[in-house]
Amino acid sequence: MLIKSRSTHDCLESEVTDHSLYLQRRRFMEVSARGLGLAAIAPSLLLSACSDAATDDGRDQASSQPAQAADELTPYKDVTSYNNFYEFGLGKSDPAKYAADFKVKPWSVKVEGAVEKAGTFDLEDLLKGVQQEERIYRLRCVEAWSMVIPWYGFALSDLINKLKPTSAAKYVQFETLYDPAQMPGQKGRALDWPYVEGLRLDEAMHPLAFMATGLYGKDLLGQNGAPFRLVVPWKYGFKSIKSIVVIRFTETEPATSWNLANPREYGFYANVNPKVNHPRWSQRKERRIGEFRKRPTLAFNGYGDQVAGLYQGMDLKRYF
Ligand SMILES: Nc1nc2c(c(=O)[nH]1)N[C@H]1C(S)=C(S)[C@@H](COP(=O)(O)O)O[C@H]1N2
Ligand SMILES: [Mo]
Repeated sequence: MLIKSRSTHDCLESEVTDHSLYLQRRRFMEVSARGLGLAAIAPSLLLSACSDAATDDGRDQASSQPAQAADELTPYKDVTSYNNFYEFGLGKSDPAKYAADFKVKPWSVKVEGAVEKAGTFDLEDLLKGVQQEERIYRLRCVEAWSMVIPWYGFALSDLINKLKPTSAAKYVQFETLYDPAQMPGQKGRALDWPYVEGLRLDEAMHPLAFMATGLYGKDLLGQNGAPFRLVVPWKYGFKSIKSIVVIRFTETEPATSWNLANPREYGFYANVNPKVNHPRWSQRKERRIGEFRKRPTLAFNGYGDQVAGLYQGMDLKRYF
């Protein structure tokens, strides 16, 4: 049985979690498990805090599903204090520190390129009529750490359908806010600002591709990409661009920040792939934030049964 038994450390973590937040976590896990058809996950694992019953319900989960499917949520504190958001600095604790007063209202979004509904929209108008829901996704950083986060938001495809790309659109590119007065990291040249990312349109339309507006039942904090950010759970974390102000539909593969910065190390696709090492380190394992031991990294971050079809016939070592 591969399910780890809870350590004292885990119990302490849930005990120190603010009670209402903890109840929210439970609710999220229930709702999200139902919404995503994750009935296969042992309810005891999703719902229990520290009870011994959680560790053994007599069934062998490992044989029927990836070991990671039963993972616990990464604590809210870690999700909001250990971040990559270079606009706010290069250190993991910089975003929480420097984004504390980040202004996200009003927030306007430009829609441009090969799309019928081109224009500049207030975010609230842009999202009118778009159904929001909770989803638990793993996010796997290219730096070989990962988190499990209960996101709140909407299917990217719902927004794209509303915007009506023309038949010429083959890709979609996103751009982060450029505002060095608010984003001190943009005074440095770590990356070419603004941060840009992109997806092939069929990837963007895949039902797993998500736009988050919140996590753990609260609006996104600045450090997590408020007021809205992409979440592409089968790709390395850098694809999940934060604090988006431009959505651009293009005919050709758009530029992406990390590929521009270092094309040898970061490709356009960036699908999580334990078989393709980063030139400077292995991608075969990862450390779940809050845990000590490393876990094996799964192809497409464990979402392969749903997304592998997008890449049929492609050499994933070449298109990394
Ligand atoms: N605009 C912008 N988006 C970004 C980044 C960034 O530096 N700037 N970092 C990326 C990386 S490398 C990761 S791993 C995730 C981290 O998201 P989180 O801090 O909310 O967990 O955000 C991604 N989105
Ligand atoms: Mo990352």
